Amino acid sequence: MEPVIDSMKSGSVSAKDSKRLSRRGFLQASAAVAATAAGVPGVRGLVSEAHAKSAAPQAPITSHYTVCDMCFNRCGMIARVQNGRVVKLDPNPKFLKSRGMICARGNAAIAQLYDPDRLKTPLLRKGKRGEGKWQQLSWDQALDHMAEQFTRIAEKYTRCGVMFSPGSDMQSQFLNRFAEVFGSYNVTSHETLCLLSKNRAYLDTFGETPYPDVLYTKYIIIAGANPFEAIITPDTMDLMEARRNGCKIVVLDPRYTKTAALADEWYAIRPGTDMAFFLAMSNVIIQERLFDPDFAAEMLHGLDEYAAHVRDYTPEWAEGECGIPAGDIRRIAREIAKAAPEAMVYPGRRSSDYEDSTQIRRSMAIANALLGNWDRPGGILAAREVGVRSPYYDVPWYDDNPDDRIDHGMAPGLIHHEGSFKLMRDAIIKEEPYPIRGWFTFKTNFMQTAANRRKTLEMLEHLDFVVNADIVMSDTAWYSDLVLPSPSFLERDDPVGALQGSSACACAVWRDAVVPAMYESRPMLWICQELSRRLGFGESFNFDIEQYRRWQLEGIPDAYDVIKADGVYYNPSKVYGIYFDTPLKTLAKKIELYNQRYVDEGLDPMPVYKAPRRKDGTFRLVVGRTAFFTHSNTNNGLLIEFMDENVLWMHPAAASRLGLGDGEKVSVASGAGRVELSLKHFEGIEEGTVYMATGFGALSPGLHLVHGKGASIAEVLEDHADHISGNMAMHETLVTVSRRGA
Ligand SMILES: Nc1nc2c(c(=O)[nH]1)N[C@H]1C(S)=C(S)[C@@H](COP(=O)(O)OP(=O)(O)OC[C@H]3O[C@@H](n4cnc5c(=O)[nH]c(N)nc54)[C@H](O)[C@@H]3O)O[C@H]1N2
Ligand SMILES: Nc1nc2c(c(=O)[nH]1)N[C@H]1C(S)=C(S)[C@@H](COP(=O)(O)OP(=O)(O)OC[C@H]3O[C@@H](n4cnc5c(=O)[nH]c(N)nc54)[C@H](O)[C@@H]3O)O[C@H]1N2
Ligand code: SF4
Ligand SMILES: [Mo]
Repeated sequence: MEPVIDSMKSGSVSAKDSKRLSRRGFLQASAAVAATAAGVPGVRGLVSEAHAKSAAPQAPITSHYTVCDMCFNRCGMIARVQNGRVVKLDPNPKFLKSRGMICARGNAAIAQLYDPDRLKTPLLRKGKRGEGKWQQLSWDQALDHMAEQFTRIAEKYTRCGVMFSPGSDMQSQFLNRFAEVFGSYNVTSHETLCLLSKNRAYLDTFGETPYPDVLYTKYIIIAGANPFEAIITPDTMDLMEARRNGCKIVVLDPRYTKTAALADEWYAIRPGTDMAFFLAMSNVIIQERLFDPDFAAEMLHGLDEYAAHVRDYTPEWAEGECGIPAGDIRRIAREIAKAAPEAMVYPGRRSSDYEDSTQIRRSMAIANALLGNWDRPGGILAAREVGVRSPYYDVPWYDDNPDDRIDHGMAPGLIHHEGSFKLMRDAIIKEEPYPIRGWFTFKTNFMQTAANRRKTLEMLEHLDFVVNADIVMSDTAWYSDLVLPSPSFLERDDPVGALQGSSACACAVWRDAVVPAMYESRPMLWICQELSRRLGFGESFNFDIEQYRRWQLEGIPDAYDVIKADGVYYNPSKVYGIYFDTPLKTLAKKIELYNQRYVDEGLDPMPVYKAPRRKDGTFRLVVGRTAFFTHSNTNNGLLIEFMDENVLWMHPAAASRLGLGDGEKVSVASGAGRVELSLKHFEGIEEGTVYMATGFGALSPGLHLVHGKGASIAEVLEDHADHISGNMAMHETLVTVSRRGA
């Protein structure tokens, strides 16, 4: 635990220290410390009571670079440590990706670190699953038990009989490596609940998953995303900056979100109808020849076919589907085409929404293609290589393994290394094409984040051994057989992570422990080392984190010292025009409006509109996040003060038709389950839609702040999948809402 920034006295910086600090450009950092010492009220509110007690005013404060892990964005941080405790987290001003910001959740990492609900030792289930009877184990006992169970399953059901679910973490690459060397192809992560349909759509249009250059855009349509609340760095801060610079923001969302509140125009689109809007917008751009003909001739494949395809998708037709007036669709199409190429349809991120999500997102991607914004300032940028390598390792061949993943061939556009959790869960329940009996999950909480919680419980009945590594007793941990305590990000040394981003902020970072790991918590690398040794392939993990980082950075040797000094390394590679002299990675080597591979797979080569299902007397339930929490991580002493239970949003007109009052307890029922929670009348929601936040109604009594608070949306969400990518489709549930007990 080496402090990377020299220690200093709180409130005063000595001459010697200030010289060192300014040499390293840390004047802003020291100012922030002084502000803490002076007790700025906003800051004081975020410092825990425990810290306030332990922080002697004159004790030295050391400062350490780190990278936030309260969500996947990984914003640059400087952790202030006093008396061996983390007392404050500040943004790293040199960290371009996060533009010198950390959000409320990032600040609340202190409450995560010192959460009294932290797991402290390995725990072995004694009673029935979910009964909560646990026996403390030593790590040796826990690892021996895991090795025994994995060997037993491998011998009886092959090595593919164990499924692995690494969460979003810099150490997940070790669990991926472990799974591969152990010999299982059955790996699936949170990504199949998140962005795979969007990725699929852009891969099948541009040959890349792109980064939006929000900072320099002049006109942006945001549909199915909420970046002022669902924070994505740098997009969120860049959108604010672009707005200040006069960028026009148009939001399509059935909910009046924080993004809608700051937009120039908001349309409460009928859920599931975005494709109608984008086909009609494309119709106007093509019919009125508002696209750049040179760009089209050089870059677009299938423009004539697309022109014919969208001819009948007029704004007047679209109005009937999506509820947005034809005049507005036509005007928006003209305005955005005029602003192009510094204009975009925001690609968004989470697209685990509809069964047709890949095609919906393709209609958006194609709209971008017509704006000619690919690889240009203010447009949609290709990913840049940061230069971080994946160290090589040998992967053994096991003759008795099945030919492929359990979900192989179940969706035409599966992303092979991720598959589809939804389809795997179905296959495990059916025990077809082969059985899976073990599950190793790390830093994911599928019990709360995968639609249809009952099905996840049903899947568990088919598994003999479930091991979960988490920092708290999540719902998934609560139903596991063995629970392993993990260190939080402030307590561990992590390998190098390559972070992509637009506007010159693609970078490489690592994490050093800021404080020693608490309790018996152990990082994933250590677990993989110990377990692989017991399973006879210890040589695959015969390295330490330093060695591993050096391997990762072999291609960019300067990066090592730069990360040590600044906490971040930027690769000075090209931001724009990466493809000016290079063909695209698609079949046609151009942007594919028409996709021949789709034809070969029996899919529509161009997005064909299919109206979403409707049923009288039901509402469409949609999901979406709040600024306060990351997914199911609601059990945080600081953040819970913002929101301590979830409620069901419903338009007052719809509620009055049902005779349901504001604040009344209601029952929400679907084909998956039923939950009860309070109703909130809210005019900012489309009349046929209802919404509730994620991460409440926790089953685990180990989460003291949220156990039994509000209701779990995972209980009522039916599990549907995107037909092409297999991504979970979480907006396909129609629910009835009634007075509780009625
Ligand atoms: N209803 C609903 N479902 C959703 C979504 C939604 O908005 N609504 N969003 C979807 C999306 S976009 C995504 S990406 C997925 C996310 O799905 P998950 O990855 O399952 O989401 P989290 O709830 O963040 O679960 C993270 C788990 O890791 C634990 N954890 C946190 N830090 C650490 C650590 O340092 N070490 C270890 N070992 N564990 C740690 C937390 O306690 C928590 O149990 O959910 C998807 N599912
Ligand atoms: N605070 C916070 N920030 C986060 C996260 C977090 O948990 N908390 N998670 C991170 C992760 S993993 C991700 S993937 C990103 C997700 O970032 P986003 O994808 O921007 O987040 P969502 O909240 O899922 O936004 C989806 C929006 O689509 C709306 N919507 C629902 N149905 C439709 C429809 O048919 N059409 C249209 N046009 N809109 C619709 C919903 O009301 C919601 O506002 O956020 C990241 N940032
Ligand atoms: S957006 Fe917030 S929670 Fe996510 S990494 Fe950045 S500071 Fe942390
Ligand atoms: Mo996500």
